[in-house]
Amino acid sequence: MYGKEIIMLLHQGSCLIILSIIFSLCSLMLKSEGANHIVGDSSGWELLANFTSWTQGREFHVGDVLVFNYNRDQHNVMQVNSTAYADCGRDNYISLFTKGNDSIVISEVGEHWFICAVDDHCENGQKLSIDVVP
Ligand SMILES: [Cu+2]
Repeated sequence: MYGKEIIMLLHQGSCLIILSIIFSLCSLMLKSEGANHIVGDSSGWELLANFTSWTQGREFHVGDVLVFNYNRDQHNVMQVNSTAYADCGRDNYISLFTKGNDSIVISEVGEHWFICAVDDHCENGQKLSIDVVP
């Protein structure tokens, strides 16, 4: 009598464990998919866009993708450090993107800085700073 009930309980328990494993795998998969952020929305990575206001109300997570759309003959995307972001320095950049449709996967938490290195675009406000949370 007891043995049968214990086997039933064990069976139900293992079903629950399997279900919870499936659920956590699914949520991990959903999490790693990440959101796409179209920088500047429909305006794109342009001179007259306001990227500070574009970042407001947005959350950036590791695994998200920043999409920079721009005319490659007029702009580029340079990932820089905070100093270069502040003074539009172009000498020691982290990465340079020039395709005109650049998808950059965010792989680290913390602040990330991007400028346009063409002419005086950065000085004129074509720069983006984001704070990435886990
Ligand atoms: Cu530019």
